[in-house]
Amino acid sequence: MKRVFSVAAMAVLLLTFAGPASAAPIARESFEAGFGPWVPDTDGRAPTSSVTLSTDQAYDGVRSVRIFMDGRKDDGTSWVEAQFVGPPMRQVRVNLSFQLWSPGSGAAGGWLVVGFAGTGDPEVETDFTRIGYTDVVAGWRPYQAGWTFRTDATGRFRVALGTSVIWEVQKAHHIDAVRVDLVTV
Ligand SMILES: [Ca+2]
Ligand SMILES: [Ca+2]
Repeated sequence: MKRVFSVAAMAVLLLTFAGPASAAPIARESFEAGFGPWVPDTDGRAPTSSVTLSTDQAYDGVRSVRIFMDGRKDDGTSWVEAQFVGPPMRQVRVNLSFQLWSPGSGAAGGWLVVGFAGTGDPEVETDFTRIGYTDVVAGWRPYQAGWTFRTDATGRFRVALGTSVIWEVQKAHHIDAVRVDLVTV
């Protein structure tokens, strides 16, 4: 799957905003050709962290995004974020869904799965919503969350998803099959 952003797609998307309540998928990313609109970011609290493209695991195709952190200092949040343009000065709902791969199962070793959607730029752990835990199962598991907020005059907003350290271990998770839907309300 390729990201759907193009000038033509944007024109169609903007037209759909004219109606009353409408839903439109604004991003579908499998990371097969790169990060697409997504950009790695971290709060820098883990001694070592990386957010990279990887062929170690994949839910769709052969690639995913690998998020690694050394959690032995009991701190650190890392993620990918993307900026989108919606209708200005409107109440919108952003629905996010994705697959996340965990190395093991059981409560020990589980970290937080975190997400964000809004007009700001997520930079620290407290900017994020806790949307679940890693390592509920070994392997891939779906996660989803939604946010309702009002856009500003530019219509720009960001969406982000990642992990946050709880247990003091070093490990990597993978994300793939990310989908973002925008609902104007
Ligand atoms: Ca993929
Ligand atoms: Ca950021």
